[in-house]
Amino acid sequence: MSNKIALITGASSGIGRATAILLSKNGYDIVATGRRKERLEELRSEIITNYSYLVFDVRDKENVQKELKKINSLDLLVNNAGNAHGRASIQDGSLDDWDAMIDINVKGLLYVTNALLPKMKSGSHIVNIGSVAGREVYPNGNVYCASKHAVHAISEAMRMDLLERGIKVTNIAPGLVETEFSLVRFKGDEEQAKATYEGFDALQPQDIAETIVFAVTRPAHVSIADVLIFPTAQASSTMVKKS
Ligand code: NDP
Ligand code: 8X3
Repeated sequence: MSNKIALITGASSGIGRATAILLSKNGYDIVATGRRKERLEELRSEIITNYSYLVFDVRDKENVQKELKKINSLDLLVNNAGNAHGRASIQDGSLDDWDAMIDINVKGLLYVTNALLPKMKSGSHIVNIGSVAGREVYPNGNVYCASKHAVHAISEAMRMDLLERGIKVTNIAPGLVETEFSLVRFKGDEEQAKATYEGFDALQPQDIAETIVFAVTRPAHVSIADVLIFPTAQASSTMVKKS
């Protein structure tokens, strides 16, 4: 019997990369996607099952369709690509940052899902990576929080619309995970990025990968709908116990 096939967006870094590696260890063939080709090429050495990658920007509607035409069938889609861009008040926010977050985190997820759903049969699974920022809003988080609230709403809507087709939908909402997320958010400012994870044990990409693997390896009659996962030192977006 051939392996199940998983496509993971944003597999060039952080949560997506760890998820691709762990899914491979659990017997999935892997299709990794992202913009940084060299990172996706480097990932090949970590994958023990069949591996391929597709390089595209999830914002580019036509290219998303064109690249994903190369996929014949799919058992698992992990919609993970996304980032925060900037952390500013609504009055000081940048229009370009707002475009990036809505276009990548929300519209990109929709473009990828739209292109792949025709290739997914009953018994397949979609995992959307939301965030605690999709459950609550925090100061200066405005548009990032809005984009993740949208992911949460889209996950709920997908679960309803895909019920007929027997496709499971899981929304995973992590708190603080130590990845390149803060480096992107703070536009390459390493000091600021590092400070985000200082003084407590942040979640690691592996923790989220394990949660995803748990969700997708349940028996056919079990659907893990929604998971909120924090580091033990975190109780909400604004409450983190630091030493
Ligand atoms: P990283 O910055 O480490 O990874 C982000 C990934 O998204 C990269 O692989 C990047 O690939 C990809 N990506 C970003 N923009 C685009 C784009 N325009 N087109 C295609 N791919 C893109 O961050 P994380 O691993 O932390 O983030 C993964 C997901 O987890 C995101 O949706 C994030 O919002 C969510 N999340 C993160 C949390 C955290 O604290 N880290 C907490 C809660 C949720 P490339 O640059 O090669 O295109
Ligand atoms: C990422 C976690 O708290 O920076 O979604 O929004 S947070």
